[in-house]
Amino acid sequence: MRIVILGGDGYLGWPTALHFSSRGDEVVVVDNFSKRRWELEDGIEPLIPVPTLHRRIIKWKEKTGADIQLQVGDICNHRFLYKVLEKFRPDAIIHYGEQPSAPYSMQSRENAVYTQINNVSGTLNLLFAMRRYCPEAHLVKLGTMGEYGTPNIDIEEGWLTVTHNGRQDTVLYPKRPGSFYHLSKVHDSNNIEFACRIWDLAATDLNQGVVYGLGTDHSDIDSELHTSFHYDHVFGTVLNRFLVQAAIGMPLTVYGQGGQTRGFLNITDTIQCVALAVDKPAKPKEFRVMNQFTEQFSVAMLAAKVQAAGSRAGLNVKLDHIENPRIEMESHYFNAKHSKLVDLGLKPHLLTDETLDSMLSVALRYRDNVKADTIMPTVTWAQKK
Ligand code: NAD
Ligand code: USQ
Repeated sequence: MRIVILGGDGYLGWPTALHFSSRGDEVVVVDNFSKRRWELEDGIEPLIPVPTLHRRIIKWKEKTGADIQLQVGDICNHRFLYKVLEKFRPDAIIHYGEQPSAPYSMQSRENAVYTQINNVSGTLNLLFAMRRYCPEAHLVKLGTMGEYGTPNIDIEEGWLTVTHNGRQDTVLYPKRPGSFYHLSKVHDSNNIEFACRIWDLAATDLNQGVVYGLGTDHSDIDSELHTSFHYDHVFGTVLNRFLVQAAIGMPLTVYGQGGQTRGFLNITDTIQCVALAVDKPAKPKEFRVMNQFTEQFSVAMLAAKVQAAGSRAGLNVKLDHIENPRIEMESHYFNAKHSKLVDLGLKPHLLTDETLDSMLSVALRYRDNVKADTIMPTVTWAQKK
């Protein structure tokens, strides 16, 4: 297959490119390196230095003989994106190329506007480019479980059948997200559903939970093939942060009560889910939504697991209930369906003690790299007094 991966320099995009390249697909990665600029803005760095994308592609070729093609550019520039799709005419497009952080989007008016323009207009450009150059391609778009928020009813996979005043219809599941970033994904979902409806495009929206993990079998084969792993307060996700905090002897930063419950998955399963979606595509006109996570945990449950992993490694891990910088429910109902990917063949890698121990051992190996001053949250959701 010919596969274009938008956001191929990122935490998830890079190991995805390696996966498809390793199985013989023709892979084109697209990135404008904006993530590297956002890191510079906030003075943050990944735990393990990440070589340039050019360097990683050369290293991959040296190791495996496989080519990955690179197109450097901004998908918000529609002319650039049109050229890419016109040249490659892909069978599938995997779209990771967005600003992915809730705190980044809540930092300022500029960051909120930037996040929504970058994410929403990049995706709109993509829909128009697909319509023009590859209307038969399958779009696999990374959405987020955070689009739904934490409603007091079960979360379905994208659609909800409603009976109202004696009549019934199936509608997009109501959304109540918790940041301007998560909202950008809701806007994307609505735009993609509309494009499928009017232009007969085929799309899969993967509403992904919080990802953890330092890499995959492919990114681990050489120190120059690492993916970008963050533990800072802007781009680090909660479990990745807790493991690094444990490794440097810092109390775990549980926001508020820690009852916040989310869906989680191993980075290996991100790749597995995306590959299943690519191999078993949506049909023309179909807007297929799948909830992409394997297990749900509260923040307090994760903190307890990391404490236990710490004691197995001889560490005395403490935790701190710090004031929650976000506005979110800390104790709530959460029951999200996630069977569609299992039905397609997903074999989950669950959060076992062994997985935690191996992640902690890598964090310990690199603990001297940790910039402790980038860990405490400084971005708050509340209105400034
Ligand atoms: P990331 O920031 O590491 O990767 C995104 C990549 O997209 C970056 O390399 C960035 O430079 C690139 N990019 C952004 N805007 C671009 C543009 N306009 N043109 C070209 N390239 C652009 O993020 P990630 O953690 O790998 O997440 C990938 C996707 O998955 C995002 O859409 C994110 O919202 C989604 N997601 C991530 C998680 C998670 O826990 N990491 C969970 C759910 C959903
Ligand atoms: N949290 C803590 N302590 C921390 C960091 C986070 O208690 O040190 C809490 C947060 O308050 C939140 C939960 O942990 O309740 C998850 O936070 P997170 O930063 O791990 O995840 P989030 O901001 O939701 O965003 C991440 C990715 C985003 C993706 C989303 C999936 O950055 O790209 O869309 O996970 S989901 O959460 O399912 O929407």
